[in-house]
Amino acid sequence: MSIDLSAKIPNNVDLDRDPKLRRALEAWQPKYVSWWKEVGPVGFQNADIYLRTAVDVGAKGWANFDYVKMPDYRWGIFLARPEDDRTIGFGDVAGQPVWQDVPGEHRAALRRLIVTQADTEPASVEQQARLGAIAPSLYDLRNLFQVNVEEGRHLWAMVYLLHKYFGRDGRDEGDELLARRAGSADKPRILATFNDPVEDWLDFFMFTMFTDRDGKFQLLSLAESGFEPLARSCQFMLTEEAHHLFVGETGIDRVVQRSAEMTRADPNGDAFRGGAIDLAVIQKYLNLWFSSCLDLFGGEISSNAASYFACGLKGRPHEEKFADHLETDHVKQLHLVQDDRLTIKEIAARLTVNEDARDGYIKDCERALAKWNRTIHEVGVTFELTLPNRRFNRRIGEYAGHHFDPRGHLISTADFTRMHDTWLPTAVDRARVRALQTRAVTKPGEFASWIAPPLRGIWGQPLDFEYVRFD
Ligand code: BYC
Ligand code: FE
Ligand code: FE
Repeated sequence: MSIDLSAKIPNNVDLDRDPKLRRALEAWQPKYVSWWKEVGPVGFQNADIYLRTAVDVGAKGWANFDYVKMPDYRWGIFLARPEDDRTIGFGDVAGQPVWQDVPGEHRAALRRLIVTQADTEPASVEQQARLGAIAPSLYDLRNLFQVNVEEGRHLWAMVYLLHKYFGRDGRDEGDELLARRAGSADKPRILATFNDPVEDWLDFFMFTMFTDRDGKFQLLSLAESGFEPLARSCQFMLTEEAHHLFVGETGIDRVVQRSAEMTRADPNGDAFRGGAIDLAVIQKYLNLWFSSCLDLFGGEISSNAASYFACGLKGRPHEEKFADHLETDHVKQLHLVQDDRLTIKEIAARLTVNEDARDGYIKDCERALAKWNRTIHEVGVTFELTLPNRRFNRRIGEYAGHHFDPRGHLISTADFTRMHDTWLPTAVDRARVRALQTRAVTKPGEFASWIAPPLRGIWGQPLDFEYVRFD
């Protein structure tokens, strides 16, 4: 099963054998490219970018690196190879064979899950569209665009499913996905985080660290789906996702390293004076993005999630690692607010599957956090970054509408308001970060003062490689 790259739409789904579907997607393609040109990366559309393009889904050869102009990127439709005789691994349908088509009774729910997943992909491209002009190096600029084109491909992956399995409704959804806009008042993107502004590169690294990581956990959950084409689509998206997470995690590490070095170098411990970002400001950005992304897992108690799980539509990340795949008689203990106090309540396990996914996510974030703290420690600075408690600053779920401090204690609105600027980025913090990011660093091998160079280049290339060539 190799990919036909010469086809108008590269694919490994035998598009040629389904002329009606192929024509529908070929009709959507120019609308997609117009969208890309209109609200995708600002500038750089004529530059040659050293990008990877999928040419095969196998372990070897799915990544092919070459210079490409972004509007000519070969966005294609690729499904991971099928597993023989796969059965559903959870819920009331556990053990039954997976579905090759959409079961009528689950049509609305599946459509909704696919549209929600799809919507985040173009949203992120829109959110990041202006960052090229203030990129800290060619290496980082190239990584930004790599992430952007792949998020575009993830949209293709979902639009293929909508067109192929949802008929007229699916085609309408495909058009709507190009009509909503991140941050728009009248046609916003579906999930809150995807309407939040991404104004500078610290936002970008936080986004690829925390928001793309939600993507990883959601894709892992959908990769368990009984709807086989969705599962295989998400499996292949996860391969690409790994690079996005790498960009975020190492990006923050490099920022933190420079911050620690400059904190140490300045007699007053003021990293900004040395051209780096203060560690306390990094902590505030972290508080903001981590809390926003915890919302992306949905409510702690969710009947939607329970029913997706029961019906075999959406499992949990690495479902095989959970002891019980039915969850009919367990309970989970949750801290809930009752009469202005936090109390522990037992909730039926199926209603709390969002929380299972969130637990795995938090653990993964803690691992990255420990790495950043080692970096600070190795420079010889006494400062520790922390993840705020899961209850802090939430807009969705049980903790929304209440206030908590970063350690998770219930506090009054007045206390939260008083501490707001200590915990979350202020306009002044943002202005100071932006003051360091006023232009793109475009000389090969050069890096902005506020970020350390990476350990190595992309695909074995040196750090001073010309990752982006301007015309
Ligand atoms: N913002 O039962 P509840 C990625 C809504 S990221 C706004 O608690 P549920 C990527 C919810 O829709 C991964 N609204 O939640 C990353 C519901 O609305 P209705 C994207 C929200 O349904 C970086 C109500 O609140 N993939 O790929 O269990 C770059 C109650 O909901 C939010 C997916 O999300 C929110 N944060 O779970 C590029 C997977 N959260 O019914 C890409 C598909 C909830 O009252 N989506 N609501 O109108 C899902 O599985 C679920 O929709 C969610 C929510 C996990 C998001
Ligand atoms: Fe994606
Ligand atoms: Fe991503």
